[in-house]
Amino acid sequence: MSFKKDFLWGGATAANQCEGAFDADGKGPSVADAMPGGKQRFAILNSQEFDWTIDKGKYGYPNHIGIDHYHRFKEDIALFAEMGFKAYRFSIAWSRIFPQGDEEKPNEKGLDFYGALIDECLKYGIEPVITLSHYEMPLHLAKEYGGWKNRQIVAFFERYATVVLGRFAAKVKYWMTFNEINSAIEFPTLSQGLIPSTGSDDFTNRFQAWHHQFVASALAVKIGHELREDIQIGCMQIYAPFYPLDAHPENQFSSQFKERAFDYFTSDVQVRGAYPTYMNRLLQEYDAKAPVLEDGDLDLIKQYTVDYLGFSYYMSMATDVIGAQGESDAASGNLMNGVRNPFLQASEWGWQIDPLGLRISLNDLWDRYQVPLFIVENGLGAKDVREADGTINDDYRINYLKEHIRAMHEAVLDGVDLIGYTPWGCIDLVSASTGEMSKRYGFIYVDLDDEGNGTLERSKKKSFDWYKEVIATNGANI
Ligand code: BGP
Repeated sequence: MSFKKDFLWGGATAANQCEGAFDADGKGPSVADAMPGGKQRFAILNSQEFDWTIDKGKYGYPNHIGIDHYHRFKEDIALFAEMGFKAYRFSIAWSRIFPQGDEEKPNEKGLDFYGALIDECLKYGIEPVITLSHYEMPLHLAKEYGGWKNRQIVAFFERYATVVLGRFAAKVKYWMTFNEINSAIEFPTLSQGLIPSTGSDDFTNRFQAWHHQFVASALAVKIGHELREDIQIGCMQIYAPFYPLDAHPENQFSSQFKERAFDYFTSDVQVRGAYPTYMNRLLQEYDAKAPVLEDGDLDLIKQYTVDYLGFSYYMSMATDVIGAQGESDAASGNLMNGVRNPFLQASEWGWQIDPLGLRISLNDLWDRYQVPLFIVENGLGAKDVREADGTINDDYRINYLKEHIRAMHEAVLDGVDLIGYTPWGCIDLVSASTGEMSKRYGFIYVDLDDEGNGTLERSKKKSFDWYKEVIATNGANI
């Protein structure tokens, strides 16, 4: 047994990290557009002082230009096709379609852009895989309505989903609703358009926002299936196994709790179609009030569960609540904190590299849900060096991906139903957590530095040909 015949090998990007053209052709500002780049970014991601102002005098905004995918997508997709991509995961910027979010009529120019992008993929036989909301929503909805904690956003999202699914479902089979929906536990701003609060309502707001996103996700599934019977609409979350650092029962329990809170809560609702029985315990732990539900919400959530589970996998975490290692050993993820695992190497940003953890994750998710799994992000962020002869010898990236593909293969042999693999940032783009270019993931190098200098010229890294061979052999030659 091996990877399926029609396995979706490809790559993934997100609108706000690669398109640039942040105010072109009628696009409105999004939450992501208000996020500066550089050192300020990480602090601001979870700041209670954040005020949504785009202050160009004070901060840089590398994602306003991105890698100019908006104007160069044909060149980029031709390169993806050369690698043999079967799928390209990208997101639609909601604010290109509804610039403010609450207007009645969509911006046709925004729809035209995504229509052209989809057609370009189809021209090469590349299956588009579309995220409806990847760490952004129209800024107006965050500023004026308070983001996803406000029930009105559900109707605005429903209108947006109706328009884009209505326009593109005939051509596009694979969709997902909210990128890394569970990340709001750490960073609600990008994820839910919420400014974290100092008050006791902080987590109440996040759970309320999640509830609205669950209803919105169910509505998208409903709309999609009414349009096309075989449509596949998934959820999308970060998954990272939490290992107890030792056999101490407190650490065992802490790992179990963190996995429920972080890894399983949102997918339990979206895949199983009901709030988990541990929900009250979760609310208690986060000192949050139960979300306010409207009549019919729970029925919708129950009836319109997702068709597959999409997830990102970068690292595993270790927990040590009894503090055997002390705080100085804390390892930081982009969205989670844990302690350093002495058995693992970490990336320059402290993300602990763990291919076997991917096999564990795939098996755990499959055991729990029995729905098709789709790895929609994975990869190694690194600072690449372009040699004098122009080559980029990213063997470290090849090694990382190779080990993870081996682990995927083992999981398939374990019996897991895995439908695809779209490594993150298949072409270099702006990092979500640092807002910079220098943390690169791509098979394709983009000549652009953190200060915005460069020609934007694309060139192939060593990993380009390697991945091409992986796809050509359906994962046999890695
Ligand atoms: C995920 C996000 C992506 C992407 C990736 C890599 O959390 O869904 O948008 O950016 O992580 O993270 P970073 O860019 O911070 O290295």
